[in-house]
Amino acid sequence: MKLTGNFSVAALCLLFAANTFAQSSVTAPIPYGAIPNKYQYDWQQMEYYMFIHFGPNTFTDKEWGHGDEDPKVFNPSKLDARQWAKTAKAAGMKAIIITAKHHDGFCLFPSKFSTHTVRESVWKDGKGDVLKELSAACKAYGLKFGVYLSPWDRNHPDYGTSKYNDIFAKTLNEVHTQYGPIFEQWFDGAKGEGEKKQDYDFPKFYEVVRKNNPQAVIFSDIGPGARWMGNENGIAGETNWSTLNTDGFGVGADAPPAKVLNTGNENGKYWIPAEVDVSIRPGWFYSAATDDKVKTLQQLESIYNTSVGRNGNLLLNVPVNRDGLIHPNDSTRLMELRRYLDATYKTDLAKGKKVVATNIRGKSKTYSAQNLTDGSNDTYWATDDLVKSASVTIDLAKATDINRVVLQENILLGQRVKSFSVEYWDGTAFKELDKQTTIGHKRILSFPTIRTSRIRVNILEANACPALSAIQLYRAPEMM
Ligand code: FUL
Repeated sequence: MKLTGNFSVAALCLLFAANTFAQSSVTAPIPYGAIPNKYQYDWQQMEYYMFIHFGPNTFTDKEWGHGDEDPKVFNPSKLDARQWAKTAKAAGMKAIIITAKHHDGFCLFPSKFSTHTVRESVWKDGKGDVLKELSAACKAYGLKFGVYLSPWDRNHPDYGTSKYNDIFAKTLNEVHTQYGPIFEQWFDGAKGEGEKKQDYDFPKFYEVVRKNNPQAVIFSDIGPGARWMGNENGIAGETNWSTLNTDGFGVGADAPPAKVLNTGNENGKYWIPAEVDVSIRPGWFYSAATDDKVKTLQQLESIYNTSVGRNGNLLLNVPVNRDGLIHPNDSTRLMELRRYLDATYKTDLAKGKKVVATNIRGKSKTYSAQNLTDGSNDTYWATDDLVKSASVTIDLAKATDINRVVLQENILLGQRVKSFSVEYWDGTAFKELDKQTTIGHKRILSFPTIRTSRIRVNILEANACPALSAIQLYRAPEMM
């Protein structure tokens, strides 16, 4: 007995050692194609933040000011940037990006390189500085701060001359040295028909940003940090690759077709994820005429699903009004959305549930399918290198009502999945619930409530062995 006992302890030790060796000898999947840099990865985790369009247009009821407006029209007498930041924070947003300079050239800060600024307005006797107030408010509320600057300038006398690029770079430099840290620099590619010709020196502009705020993700139609996703309706492509081919393309008229920006390029050369910019109202700037046209909760939730739920970050514009405040109709709707999203994503019904996979990389615990439901994004399930289609089945143990599935890839290893399907157990067989293409950072599937005890996710095609960090299941409340 004693001998046998000793033997089995030794055998167990050996087995344990062999197993540990087997596990540590299983190498991680090699990243596939272009991958996010550290800043892009952090940026992608932010998912949802606020855009603010504000300037003379707010007072003239225009979308595109001509740059000839009297700067005295700008007089937001009750301006309170803390109210904006408080609203964004309560809405669950992670940052605010403001139009520091829109197409009319008006600067919301007292730029030395322009005579069309807050300094020339009557607001605070020309002593005000919106960027200063907002960057401080963002800090106070734990939000990141970002800036939009339009290269197209309808006011500046040097626009259209060889001097302009230098002036724009200096203006940018003022913003990046005085109001940082800045998490995102937004370059607008828009320009009206028949306007003055100006070739922009983007490499020079990028250098100013990188020198002062290396962490800032640079947005334009084609990145390099993040790309426009091709429309202003909040609808990213059902297929949405975070990779894009930009060689030979430019910003604005030289950008790839909107359809391409909407879906990205499979196997694109650069990691340039999509950002979804959309306004909560019909226009980008505040107008009293749109007070009753604020998007409904249904519309906003749908936008959330077609942006964050389709591998994009959602930049939701909430225009500040003539008083310098966010209108209650907008903030009320933002809070409704927050409450709805909180109620939806409060309880992950898959969390901790048993998962079995048709393949596990090297049979190693490190890549176990259990990682999909462990509530952590740092662990992931992966298959052997040659296995590019595989299934995982989540056993919910009892009949459960669900109407949302959330899937996430480990994007540090690149974007790999090309197509997948989700099935549910109807008591006798698995039935297809949905069949889709890409996943990326996050994919949300929304469908009428089903009751099931098992969910199966089939990775049908992938460019490299799949590496998923999460599968979550939720039951969103019915909308009133
Ligand atoms: C566009 C601009 O022309 C609009 O005015 C707005 O700023 C939108 C976000 O980008 O290109």
